Amino acid sequence: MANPKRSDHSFLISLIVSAVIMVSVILGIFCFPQVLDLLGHGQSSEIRLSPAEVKETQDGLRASYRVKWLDGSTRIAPIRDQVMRLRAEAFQQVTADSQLGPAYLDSLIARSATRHIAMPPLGVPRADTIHDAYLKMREIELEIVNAAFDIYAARNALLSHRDVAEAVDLVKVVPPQRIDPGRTALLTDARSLKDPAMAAFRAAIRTGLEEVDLMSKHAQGSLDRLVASNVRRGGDLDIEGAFIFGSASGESLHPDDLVQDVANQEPAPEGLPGRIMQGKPGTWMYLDKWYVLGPFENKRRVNLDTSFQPEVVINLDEQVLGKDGRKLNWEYWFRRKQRIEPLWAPNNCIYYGWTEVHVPKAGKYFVAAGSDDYGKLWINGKLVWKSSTRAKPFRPDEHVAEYDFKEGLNEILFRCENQFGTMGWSVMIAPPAPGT
Ligand SMILES: [Ca+2]
Repeated sequence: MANPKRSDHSFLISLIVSAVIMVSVILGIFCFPQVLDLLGHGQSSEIRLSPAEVKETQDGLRASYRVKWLDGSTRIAPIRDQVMRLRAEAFQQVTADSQLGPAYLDSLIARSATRHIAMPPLGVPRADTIHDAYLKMREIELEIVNAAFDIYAARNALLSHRDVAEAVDLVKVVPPQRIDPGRTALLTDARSLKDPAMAAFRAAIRTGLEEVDLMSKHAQGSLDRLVASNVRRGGDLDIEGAFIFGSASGESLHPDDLVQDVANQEPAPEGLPGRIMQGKPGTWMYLDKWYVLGPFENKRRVNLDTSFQPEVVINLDEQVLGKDGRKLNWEYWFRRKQRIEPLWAPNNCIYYGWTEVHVPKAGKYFVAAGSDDYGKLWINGKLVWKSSTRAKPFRPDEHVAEYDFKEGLNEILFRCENQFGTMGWSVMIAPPAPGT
């Protein structure tokens, strides 16, 4: 006959052991995300959990990361508040400016608001689930981005006393692109460690961790740039006029070369140079005029996905801090070759190139892009391509796809990393196939 007292004792011990294992797994995963790999990978055959235990593990992780992500919001909220103070200060300066004044500020605020990025819909109640905690952080990030937009617009106005439309429209916003970890993936209970829902859950936690970390860095970076650029250089550079229509000396468009090449019907092997799309289908045009900003720091490739200033706001008149504390200004580059190569390409650095291409009518156009090494391409503010992150040689047709363009000018932003050795990127555009 079993000894009831002994049985109780064993039960208690096994309960304590289970609890200790569960807490260790959760703490282990919380402190060392790589432990997540144990869930759902080969080694996991060692771990056998009942569906209830799987749920318990997931719930533990959800609770831990919800707190961690809410902590992220708590950390960046003061940054948001500082950005808001800078915004109030810039607005105050516009109001006090004898040539601008309160009515000007009202229209500037109204026009700026039309360019703001929409907030993501938050769950109800707010920040109740782990996914809401992620969205809460994202919401604060976007408040910072939108406030930064207002500040740059106000500073444009103060600097150049342009009309409201110009002051606002000169600010180009490319919002930081985030990958939402996904409410479904985060909130679905897996039945076992082998359940695909567990793999999706794991991936979602990882994505959320990465994005929350990037949002923290981005918030601080935005504030630093706003503070650093607070003392503006004087002068009123007519960026828009110089850029779209070429410099006064007629250097930037080279229409003769374009006409001659088209007339020959023999485009150079690397395509025709230009920024105005007017070729025949199948004729590639490489973008030959760029504004370039860099190099930014990427030691040990830690900034591989850090959003530097051009991913938030393109302000060609702004000076920012780059690698080794250098003061960087956008430089206008005209290159008679397909590949845009910085003359100074140190190891572990990042450059940005920004330009506009003119197309005669809206529709799909072919785009070919290549980079040495890691490249990212935005068209009209939308991230459309990321290359592989391995170090690789330049190939102009590394990526070829069709993208929508609007009639007239379209913005192109390229980000290129150099891991070591040479670097460079190219963007080529070809008209759509006939009949499309
Ligand atoms: Ca390289």
